[in-house]
Amino acid sequence: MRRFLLMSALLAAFFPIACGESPTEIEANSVAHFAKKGGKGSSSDVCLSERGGKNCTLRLITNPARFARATAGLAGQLIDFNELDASPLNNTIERREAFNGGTYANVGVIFSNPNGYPLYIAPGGLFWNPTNSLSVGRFPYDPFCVPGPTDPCEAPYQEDDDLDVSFDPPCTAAGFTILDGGIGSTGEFVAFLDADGSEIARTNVPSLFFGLVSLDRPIARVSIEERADEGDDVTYDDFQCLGS
Ligand SMILES: [Ca+2]
Ligand SMILES: [Ca+2]
Ligand SMILES: [Ca+2]
Ligand SMILES: [Ca+2]
Repeated sequence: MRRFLLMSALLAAFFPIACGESPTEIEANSVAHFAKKGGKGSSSDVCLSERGGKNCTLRLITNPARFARATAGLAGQLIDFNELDASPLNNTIERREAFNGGTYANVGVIFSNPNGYPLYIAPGGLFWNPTNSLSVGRFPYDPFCVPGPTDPCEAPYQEDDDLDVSFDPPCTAAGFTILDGGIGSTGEFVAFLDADGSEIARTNVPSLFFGLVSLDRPIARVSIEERADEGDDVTYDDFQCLGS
């Protein structure tokens, strides 16, 4: 269910987030690069940029509980699709209506696939899907297939599950969950962009959750690059845009 989270404290009461000692300067905003440079932080919570050598202004978090703690004072949106009618309860897109990516435009959140593939709401209650979630093309384990001349299943029914999500107004913190797969194959990544389309941060670290807290550059878009033909399809859930 889309919920409006109550602000329990002002930004100033919560930030800045202490980030430990000053890290090595970050030349590329990826956790892998950061680790090589000797930066501080755990594998699930990494400070990518600091202000004044102490206060973390850009934090990538891949643990949902840690992200919840780091954003507990921020109002915003949680879109989990659970209020939508996703019937019938079966594991195929065949004869199913596509999801309108502008369904949540009234709260400034728009979903799209950069290749123009349709989106669907996968019904909660499937063995791999506890609650309604957002799928690109067909569902995981979906038997529906349209064979093409070169692919067993022609696009958009192959597993090229890229997704773009835009936030207007932009958010101080954004996060989402991946089901039944992950980002981590060669060439896959999650990028967080500002309102000018410039990347704030990018990660190719395998995870089932991605969250970014960006104090200096609000997040206007999340762009997920998920590869076709690498034996993995995914769905998405629990999109959060906080502090907008
Ligand atoms: Ca859900
Ligand atoms: Ca898919
Ligand atoms: Ca894939
Ligand atoms: Ca993948």
